[in-house]
Amino acid sequence: MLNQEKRTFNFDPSLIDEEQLFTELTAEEAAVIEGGNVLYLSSIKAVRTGGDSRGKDEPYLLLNGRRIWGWKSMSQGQTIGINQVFFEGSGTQNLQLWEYDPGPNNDDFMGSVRIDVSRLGSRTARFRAIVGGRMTAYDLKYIVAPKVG
Ligand SMILES: [Ca+2]
Ligand SMILES: [Ca+2]
Repeated sequence: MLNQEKRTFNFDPSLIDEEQLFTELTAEEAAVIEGGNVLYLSSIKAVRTGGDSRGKDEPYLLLNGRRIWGWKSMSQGQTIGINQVFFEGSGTQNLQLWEYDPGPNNDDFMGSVRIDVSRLGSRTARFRAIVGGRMTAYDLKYIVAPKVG
């Protein structure tokens, strides 16, 4: 189920090594996974801005069509920590990146990725798009971890 509000889970991302991919699971770990996983978004980096023709980008994220983060004003090269769990469950989820502009229907699409919340590990989702002739690039770091407790 989707969670728009911040919730507390018995999950400490600092315990997970960035490169760890959880390829080998113990029986106990596998049992935990049957209870579902959590999708934790670590940070987003504006590798290349360009969604806004006048200044900084104002990116925001939709999870399965619902806004879960942002917008936040971002400069090129800037990284913003998110550090929040937004989903628990499993299966493939759709994540879209948009750029906010004032006025109705003016926002710009900056790409989408599909995240399989059945696959444990720490990964980077790469959003790439062309907005008004400008290339945009955003990298989103996320962790899929077993839900505990
Ligand atoms: Ca824009
Ligand atoms: Ca904008």
